[in-house]
Amino acid sequence: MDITVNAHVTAWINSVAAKTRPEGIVWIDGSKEQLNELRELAVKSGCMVRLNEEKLPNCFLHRTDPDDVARVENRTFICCKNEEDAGPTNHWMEPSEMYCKLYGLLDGSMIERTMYIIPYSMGIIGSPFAKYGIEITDSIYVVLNMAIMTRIGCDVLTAIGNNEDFIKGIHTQGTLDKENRYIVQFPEDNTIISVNSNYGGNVLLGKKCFALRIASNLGRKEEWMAEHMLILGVENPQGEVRYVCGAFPSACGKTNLAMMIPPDGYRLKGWKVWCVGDDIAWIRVGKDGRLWAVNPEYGFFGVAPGTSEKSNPNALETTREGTIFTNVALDTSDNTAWWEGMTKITPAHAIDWRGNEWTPESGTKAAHQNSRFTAPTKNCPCLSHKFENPEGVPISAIIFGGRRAKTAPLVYQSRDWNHGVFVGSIMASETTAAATGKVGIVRRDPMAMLPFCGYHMADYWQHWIDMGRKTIKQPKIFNVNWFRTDDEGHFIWPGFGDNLRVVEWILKRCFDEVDARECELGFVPYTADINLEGSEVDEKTLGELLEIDRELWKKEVSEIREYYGKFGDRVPKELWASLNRLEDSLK
Ligand code: GTP
Ligand code: SPV
Ligand code: MN
Repeated sequence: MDITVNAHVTAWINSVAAKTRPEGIVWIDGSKEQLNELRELAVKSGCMVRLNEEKLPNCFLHRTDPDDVARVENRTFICCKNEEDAGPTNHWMEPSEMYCKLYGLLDGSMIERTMYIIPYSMGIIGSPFAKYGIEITDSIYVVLNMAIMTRIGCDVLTAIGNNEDFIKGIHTQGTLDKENRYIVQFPEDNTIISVNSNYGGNVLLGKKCFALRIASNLGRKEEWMAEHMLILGVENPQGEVRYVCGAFPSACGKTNLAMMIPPDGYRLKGWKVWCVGDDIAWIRVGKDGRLWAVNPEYGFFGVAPGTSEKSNPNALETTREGTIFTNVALDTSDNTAWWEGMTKITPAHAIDWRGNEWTPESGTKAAHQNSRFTAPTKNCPCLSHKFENPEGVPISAIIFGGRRAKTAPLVYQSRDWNHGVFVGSIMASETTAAATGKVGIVRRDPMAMLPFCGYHMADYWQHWIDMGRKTIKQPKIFNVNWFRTDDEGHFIWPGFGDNLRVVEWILKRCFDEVDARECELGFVPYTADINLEGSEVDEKTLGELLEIDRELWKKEVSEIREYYGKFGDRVPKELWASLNRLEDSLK
């Protein structure tokens, strides 16, 4: 049954159905009844396990194929006409060649399967900033996750009307053959095709594929920015709420910062933290000339391991209802979800993420390191009242950050917007389990967008510089590093809620409320200006955290020079100027 008269939509769906040959077609209308039926079907078919209905109402566990547990960057492509436009950081293939390959894989891929059609919106349906997509998939898991992560259903079709202005997404689990797994963006056709995976960022096409890779292209054309950023509101005891965006690479602390609990001393004084978003920000110049950010998502796809009552009670609370857990362990004593770092006491017996019997003696991890929860934003105890504001929130600060054991200090501020773009462009971080490949290798990850920028990285830097020119009161740009380690490899900074101590300084800098010391990198705090009261850190340690190792930075500069060289003459001259200045200051 068709539920739209949009001829563009029906023609496209018919052509995909003709190729994939599903047994039936089901439109996702967004109704509770339909989603409930699909949940039942998912449980019956073994795709999901229903968890303890009292402790975790409407929550489910899903286990993926053990070879399909993370994003696959080496199989992710940007297919635009000219290879140069994809740039040296993206995999590329000529579009017609790629279509040919993918159509081959799609051929008959849905035989004996149901084809689901999910109309979804990134952003508030009907708001001027919303963008619409339709994802065709043969996975109930995708349907049920998209129903949490995005706004879905008939209202989206109404908003699309008779336009062709929607992002086409085709997903098939195929055979899950990892040698033939492809996550492909065609930015010139507003099309995404994903085959042979059934895991998170590879298949929930609204997220990284659309809201970052395709949207970064749209933003460049339409003068806005699609960023891999959390959005956080910080309320001070005077009741003023100031907003920051933070770009950290995957599994480097966005969700945790977005939901942090202020340290006791702060809470007692009246500090509050409001979460607007934990992963993606769409940023525009507002009527007042400032930058305003919205979170286009409707749910959180968060890292499970390490999430505990102590580290992130807000996230834990968010997962207590209507949540899908992927690749966590099943605590068989009460049929609940469990993962390493969740509780002090380890369950005596569990079913691990592969579906095998597990005990603490097994010597393996019960939950996969990149196991995740998909939870509705509305469950979040600290969700911002501005979450549903169509205009979003005005941004005072932008924070870049990554995992660096040594080089990057706890925090520093850029000299101005263009220098801030430089700071973002030279970001580097240790790789994590969020993507397949080696973990712990330092790599450049500009603006945390390395796997997500849908066009030439240097053109993207230029876009940042151009956006700064279009903005009247630019946010101040900072870099943070919560992950500096001592010689034994222990984190020196306590992190989590204590990060508010740094964010307080950052926001004060944005409103000219605190002085700073100029250094080679920009500005760093005077140690006395970071409130350490009630923390386990003393001023001497803070001093060390803020130290800049000139020898390491000299090496860094020569690496950056080599890195920029990869992008040829597309690197904005403003960035070269910042690099030269940094080099001179280290002489
Ligand atoms: P994605 O969802 O992949 O984009 O990850 P994310 O950036 O949202 O990271 P998340 O907040 O889920 O944190 C990832 C890991 O980093 C978890 O294991 C956290 O426990 C850990 N982590 C987060 N914040 C901090 C921090 O301030 N200090 C330390 N030491 N670890 C942190
Ligand atoms: C990330 O890797 O940045 C994630 C998880 O948020 S995924 O959606 O799989 O990309
Ligand atoms: Mn996250």
